[in-house]
Amino acid sequence: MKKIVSMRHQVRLIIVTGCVLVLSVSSLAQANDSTVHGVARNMGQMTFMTVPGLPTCTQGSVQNGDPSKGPSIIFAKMAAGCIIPWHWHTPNEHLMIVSGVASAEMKGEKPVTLRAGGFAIMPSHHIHQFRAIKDCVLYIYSDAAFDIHYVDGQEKEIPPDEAMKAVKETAAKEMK
Ligand SMILES: [Cu+2]
Repeated sequence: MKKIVSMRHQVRLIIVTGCVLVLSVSSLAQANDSTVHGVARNMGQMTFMTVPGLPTCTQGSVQNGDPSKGPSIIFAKMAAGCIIPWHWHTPNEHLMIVSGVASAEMKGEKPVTLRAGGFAIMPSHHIHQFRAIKDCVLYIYSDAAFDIHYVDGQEKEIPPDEAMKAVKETAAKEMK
């Protein structure tokens, strides 16, 4: 009996080790130069810039990957009152609130107030909007190249400038 238990334990260990290997191989495949040596940095070392197509009250700093080509992790800041009106993304978007308070609203559902530690997933093509209630800082993981498509009340795609006008924001034209 003891032998069976320890064998089970061994099998479980092998399975766990196997998963870790698969994870490290896939993360290596996505790694850019900086991640080959590992990365550890604080906010003070990050450079924040406006993101074309997003309102100018939002700034982002890419932490890993290349958002124009594939999966990425972006650290973002949003000023209180900043709103990213109704839109959808091609990638599945995973969002984690580091600090501040924000409101996430999925189309057809009640808005949810998110605080530090809060988490949200916006699946590919799922329409949502996002608003900073207080200054907030968040991580966004996109599992494919990042894009943003704004829509009107009829879910018809509209240009960023038109979407921003409706919520009195200005769309950033460049990274700065
Ligand atoms: Cu979004």
